[in-house]
Amino acid sequence: MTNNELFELKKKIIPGGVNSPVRAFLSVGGTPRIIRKADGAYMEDIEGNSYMDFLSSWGPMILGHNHPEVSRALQEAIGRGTSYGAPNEDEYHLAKAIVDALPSMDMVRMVSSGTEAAMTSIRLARAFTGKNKIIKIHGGYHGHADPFLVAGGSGMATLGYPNSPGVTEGTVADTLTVPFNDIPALEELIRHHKNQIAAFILEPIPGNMGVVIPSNGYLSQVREITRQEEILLILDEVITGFRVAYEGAQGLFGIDPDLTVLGKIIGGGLPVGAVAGKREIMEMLSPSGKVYQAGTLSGNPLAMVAGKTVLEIISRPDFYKNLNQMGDYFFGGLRTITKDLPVRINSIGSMGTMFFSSRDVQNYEDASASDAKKYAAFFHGMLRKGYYFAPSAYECIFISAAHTKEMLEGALNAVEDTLKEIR
Ligand code: KE4
Repeated sequence: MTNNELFELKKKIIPGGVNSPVRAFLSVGGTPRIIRKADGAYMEDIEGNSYMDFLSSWGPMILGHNHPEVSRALQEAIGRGTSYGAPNEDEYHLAKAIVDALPSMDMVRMVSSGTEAAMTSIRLARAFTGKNKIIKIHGGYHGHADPFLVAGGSGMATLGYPNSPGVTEGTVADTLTVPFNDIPALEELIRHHKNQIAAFILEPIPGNMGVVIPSNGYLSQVREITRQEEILLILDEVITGFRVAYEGAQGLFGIDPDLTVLGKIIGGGLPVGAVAGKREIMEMLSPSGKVYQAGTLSGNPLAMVAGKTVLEIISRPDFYKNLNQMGDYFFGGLRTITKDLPVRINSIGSMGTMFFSSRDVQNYEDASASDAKKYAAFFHGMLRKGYYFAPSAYECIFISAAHTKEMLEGALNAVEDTLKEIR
């Protein structure tokens, strides 16, 4: 059966043929590739076509695919069963690695997705502060829980509708949005809703409008304002956690959030999310406190082993130095290739985005003005040459530890050829 034949069958019993919308290639067109296996820096589809992977499963695969130490640890763990529904030892080891990595964290609760972690973080913030409203960034994405689908980023932005059917007016009323990198707008919003705001949740380095870099001092001003106004600061580090540094973006920028949302890398490719933060807030979570939250597969033994093993590997000396060197090489190469073109490259370490735009991209409005059609042509031009980028103009390019300089050199040559083809 060909890729397209199987995809047609999938569409009959799985909405859109996918289990997550952005995989459906809707914004770039064409038929998604059905991947059968992945190893190192490569993925292979069911027709045997191989692709160098710049998607990294949307972030988790910082070591590349099928890392031998991770696979060995998982194979050993499978022999001890896959789920107990009871406390296990590895959830302690992963929790310990996380709280030791980030000084802002006293405690952590594991869940099975970034969405669950983000929605738990605002429930906690509302319980702790006794206030109802939350602020999110226009174009920020924190998963698909109702309160966040009011000016979606990521998949929402890609699919182009401003919010989702099924989100109630009540939810919309309690969620306020503000542009990224805009302190006056934040101050105005807080003035307007004085003493009603429980939390401000934001990606410290947005990845869901494409990568946008916080302007100088923005994050520390956000921290200062939220502290003064007794608004909890929640950093959504589902992408940036353990990606931009072992200490996350909060470590890189010296920010002390009240809560942090984690996911992706901490699961090593298995389903894991986590909410972490100050003891006085976290202990409000059931059963130590009254804020209910639960999950059948939270802290799943296999996911804990995968996450623990990945964190051990990336905590080794020079891991980020080497990874970021490759990131600098690749994104630097992109800048050189595109210097005379209407293209902007935003990047930090091993994550970045290539915007087809003649203006700098510093927020969602800038990002959404970029040429998504041109991006779609670029995406397919690269796919045909065996390079798999995000099937959306509003996502990240990820470099993994499996990418070598030779691989990236080849990819840069392919970019140069593709840009000539689509000019
Ligand atoms: P999940 O529920 O998809 O595990 O995590 C939601 C989430 C929360 N916060 C941030 C900053 C995120 O980026 C995400 C999920 N990211 C998207 C793409 N950037 C996942 C891809 C998808 O939706 O299939």
